[in-house]
Amino acid sequence: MQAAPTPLIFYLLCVMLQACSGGGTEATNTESPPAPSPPNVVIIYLDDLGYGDVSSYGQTTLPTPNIDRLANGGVRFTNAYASSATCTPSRYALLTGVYPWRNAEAKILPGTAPLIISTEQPTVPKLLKEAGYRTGVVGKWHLGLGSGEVDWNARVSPGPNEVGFDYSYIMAATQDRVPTVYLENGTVQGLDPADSIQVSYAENFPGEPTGRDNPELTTMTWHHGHNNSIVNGIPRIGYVKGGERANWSDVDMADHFLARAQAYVTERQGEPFFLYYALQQPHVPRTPHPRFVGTSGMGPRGDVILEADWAIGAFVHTLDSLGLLDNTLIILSSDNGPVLNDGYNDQAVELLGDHRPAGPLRGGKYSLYEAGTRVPTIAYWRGHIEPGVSSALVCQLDLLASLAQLTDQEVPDTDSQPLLPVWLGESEDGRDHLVIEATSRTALRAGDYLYIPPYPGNRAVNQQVGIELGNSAEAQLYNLADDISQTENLATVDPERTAEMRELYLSLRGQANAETKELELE
Ligand code: NG6
Ligand code: CA
Repeated sequence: MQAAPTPLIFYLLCVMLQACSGGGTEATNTESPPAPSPPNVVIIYLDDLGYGDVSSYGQTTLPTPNIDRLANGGVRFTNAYASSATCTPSRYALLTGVYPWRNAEAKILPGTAPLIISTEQPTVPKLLKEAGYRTGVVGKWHLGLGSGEVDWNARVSPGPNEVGFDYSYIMAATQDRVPTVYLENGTVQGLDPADSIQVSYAENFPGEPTGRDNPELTTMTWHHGHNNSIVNGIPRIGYVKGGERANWSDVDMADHFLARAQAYVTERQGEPFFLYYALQQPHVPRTPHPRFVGTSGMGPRGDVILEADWAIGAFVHTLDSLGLLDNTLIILSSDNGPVLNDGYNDQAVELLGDHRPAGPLRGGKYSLYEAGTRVPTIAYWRGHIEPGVSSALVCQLDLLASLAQLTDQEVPDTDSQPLLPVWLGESEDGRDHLVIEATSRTALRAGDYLYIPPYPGNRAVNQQVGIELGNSAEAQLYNLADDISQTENLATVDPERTAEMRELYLSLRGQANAETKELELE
């Protein structure tokens, strides 16, 4: 059956027609239709949001109406993956289109780590810049800054502005890691020159209190890790001295980033823009603004998910009120799966009730099981994307090549696959296979199957966070179409398929995995 021209085909036809007619901004024929321009692109990226944390993904315990509006008005993906079960590697892959296990530095980074994206590498913002976009990042970075010892009192470089963003307003690493300051275009905001800031991950500065030694100074207690410097009553990872005036306010962070994201799109309207809006929720420490405290009945973790949902609604409302929603492709996703106790005593476990952050999936953050990397993923473009559900296999890794297609550019030679029609809901022809990663271990998804190689000597469960990591001394094979919860290991039942999957896995990944050790989480 011949389908009506899809929005993508229509858009590309317009581009071609315009090229043939010698069109462009210099065209003088006032009769011709306005030049088609590719849409603005916004990536809304959450931190540790699980497959089951969003109500449009089937749960009834925590209402996320604003994310649901995007999900129900766009494509809701059920087989979409982050590249990794932790943050830095996923963000690295999202921006570069390169599998994180190709880069030994793509691990959970301390706040003092150097930038792990080479300034020579293709990136999503560089690519869009080539196509005439203004490019900005607001929120969590966690890809390293500088190239060695960083002086936080001077401009910090290289950073986002050196890998393609012409505007950046970021936190360096995570909300639980120092430095607890915002950087705008590489400069720490609000710093008092008379109170310089020093950061170390090696040792404390003499006389400075820590969570370990001074629990009386904390308002949130640590469970594992998170017992170094105390900022705003919250013990963090890493040590800091000075820079008091520059410290962020944790409870205002969501409002702060939202205001920056809104200002970014307001100021850039009229020219094509790309915004990478990387929210900090529901990563620890979970610090909802007072107006969200208690709203979920699940304690801070539920409250900050409602806060994030609200912020997303407010941001989308801004796009709408600027008349930009019909001309903006929004991709919403999460950097890795959910975790309840990630190092602070914040009652995430105790107050969970019937809520299942991973939905039907097994595992969670740090895990090779599905909940580690299969994340809520939505593509929304009002008037251009038909609402629907897609079970195509896609990965955040594919955004680079897919956005190259969107902007009619050559697809860079990376691990990224050009799947624009899939992102736009026009095709279910996604990836054949995908290597997923979790704290240096990898596994292979191919078709409906997931193959996890043997990881002898690696612990099966991280007891501190209470998550199964996916490790076993034996190979594992799951049929995800029949058994989404990965209850039955088919490796011995179906040795032929297991051998085939192993072969493909080794051809993609090499033997290197045999050497890898699970990252110690303290
Ligand atoms: C772990 C932290 C955890 C979180 C994670 C990074 C400890 C014990 N745990 O090392 O709290 O910060 O790193 O999360 O320190 S991520 O989402 O940025 O990858
Ligand atoms: Ca994360």
